[in-house]
Amino acid sequence: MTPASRSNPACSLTRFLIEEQRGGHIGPDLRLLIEVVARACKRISIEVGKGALGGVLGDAGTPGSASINVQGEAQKKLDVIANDVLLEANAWGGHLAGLASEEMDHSMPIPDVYPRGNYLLLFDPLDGSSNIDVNISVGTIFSVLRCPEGVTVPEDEHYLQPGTEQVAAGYCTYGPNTTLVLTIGRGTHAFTLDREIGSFMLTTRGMRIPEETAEFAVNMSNQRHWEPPMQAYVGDLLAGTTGPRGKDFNMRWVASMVADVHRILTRGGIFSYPLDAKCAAKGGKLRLMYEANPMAFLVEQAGGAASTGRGRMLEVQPTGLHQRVPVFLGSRAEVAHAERYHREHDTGR
Ligand code: P6P
Repeated sequence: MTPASRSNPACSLTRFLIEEQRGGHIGPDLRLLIEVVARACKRISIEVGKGALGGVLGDAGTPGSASINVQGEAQKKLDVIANDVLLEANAWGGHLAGLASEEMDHSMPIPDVYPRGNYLLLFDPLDGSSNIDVNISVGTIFSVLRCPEGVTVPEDEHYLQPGTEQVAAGYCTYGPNTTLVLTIGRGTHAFTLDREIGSFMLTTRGMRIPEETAEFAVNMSNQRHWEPPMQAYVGDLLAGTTGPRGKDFNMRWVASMVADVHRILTRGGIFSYPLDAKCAAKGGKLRLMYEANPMAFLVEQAGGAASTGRGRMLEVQPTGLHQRVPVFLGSRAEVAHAERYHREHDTGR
């Protein structure tokens, strides 16, 4: 990775995208789409940054009647605000045919009062929002697909494309700084928001995940609910030098996927949200279309790997807009270890 420095002045996201377009790697509509999403993320960053001063903390809805989303989760006020910001920003630009959100039951075609483009945008407007009230990093995750040829009014079924079909993906993490991490299929790059000039500036061109790691991220409180392969895998991580892995491991769990994945893109590691007895009936905890697939694209473009534990994440054929999957992603050699445990300890699933 080549961090920006005095001798290598950072370029803005706009310049980066114009140079990618000049090189024939993206078209003007995809460049505009990414710029619009980045501008929406700046707006969300401002709202998140207000905290208690902005009157935006806590649950949406009214006292005694929480607002529940399609996931069956209580919405935070900022979930709704972030969703509205992304909807408004993307409605009029003419670059999208439609969009889908974690916070909306169904996808939404661009209103016919505006021109429609050739892309589909999927997003989790504010992932990890349960952390907002305790001032822990949260983020926006997005994925871009092509609208199928000949489809002018896209419906849910048109979004059900495997992750290999993504043309761009990214997230914006709202933490000590606001950083947009993006791939258009030519590496994974980080852009940090310079609040004085209001621009995202390229701060790392070509993020690379180390092949090996000694750090894992999982919610250990679910251990008794895991399948045998996961029990065996994590058991050997915890055994450290006294077990078959022969080295000690550290653990981190932020419970904000964007924060955990950003750490892994920055210094390596493996992130896992496996099947467990609580979420197995739904197929997992995390959502395929706007969490696992965009993160998998970013991670693979940074030299890492992303898996369901039993196969490559990006090759999963979606069956539903809000489909959930088990997730293992990060340092390539460690993801391979997790997959090996699933092969060797599978109970004939
Ligand atoms: P748990 C946040 O709600 C989220 O969707 C991801 O960002 C995060 O990795 C996971 O769920 C945390 O789940 O069960 O540890 O609260």
